[in-house]
Amino acid sequence: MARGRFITLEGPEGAGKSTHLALLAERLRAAGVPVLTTREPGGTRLGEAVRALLQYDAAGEAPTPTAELLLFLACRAQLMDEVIRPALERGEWVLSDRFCDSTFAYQGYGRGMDLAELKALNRFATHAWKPDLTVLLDIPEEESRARVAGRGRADRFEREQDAFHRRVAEGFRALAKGSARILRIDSTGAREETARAIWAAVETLLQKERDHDA
Ligand code: Z5A
Repeated sequence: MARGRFITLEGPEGAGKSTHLALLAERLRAAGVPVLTTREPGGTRLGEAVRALLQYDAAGEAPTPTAELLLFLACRAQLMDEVIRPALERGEWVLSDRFCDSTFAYQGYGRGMDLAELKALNRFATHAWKPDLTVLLDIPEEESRARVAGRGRADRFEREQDAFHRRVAEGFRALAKGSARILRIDSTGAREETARAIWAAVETLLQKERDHDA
């Protein structure tokens, strides 16, 4: 059986990752593709427990930047070994709400950690498995802030300064510029328009797969 495909959705808060991940999963399933959806941090019992430490300081103190990085990578290692790799090997398509590019954008561009070091650590945590396609949902920082405003208790990242969010958003754009794997899609327009652009890219991947199997 052919290995499944691995697609990640990335972008700043409120860009529409969860919304578009659900729409894409529905569309792929309608096309007869077995799909597994997951998210980071999370997607495993360990990952969901660590998510509370990372977003809401559930241990009673905030992690230092280094501890924060290692906690994200621990979640990723568990998710990769327990969920993503087995699903891909079963021939399923895996859609993840955030993955390695969030580490590069938030810890790299946002916190100022060394990108080459982050890439090496990420390779270690994932056994060098990479997404086949990454969709970067891009929205201006003000729009991102407006979409998440009034959603209830802000998490540790949402409470960061505007300058941090600006660095993260610019970081995502820089990552997309330097990578054929990352497709940047404007997510400010109508939801249907964004969904159409995402589907066009995924359909190309699906067609290639079907041509290969034919
Ligand atoms: N993080 C990190 O630092 N390092 C890492 O390695 C990883 C993560 C993996 C996880 O949060 C936090 O961890 C995150 C980065 C950090 N920081 N923050 N904050 P998360 O992923 O759980 O949280 P999030 O990004 O804040 O999720 P979100 O706000 O739910 O964003 P979303 O999934 O992109 O958006 P959504 O749920 O689809 O909601 C979008 C809203 O906009 C929704 O109300 C829509 O109705 C509305 N809206 C309006 N127009 C549109 C269009 N056109 N399309 C889509 N949605 C639209």
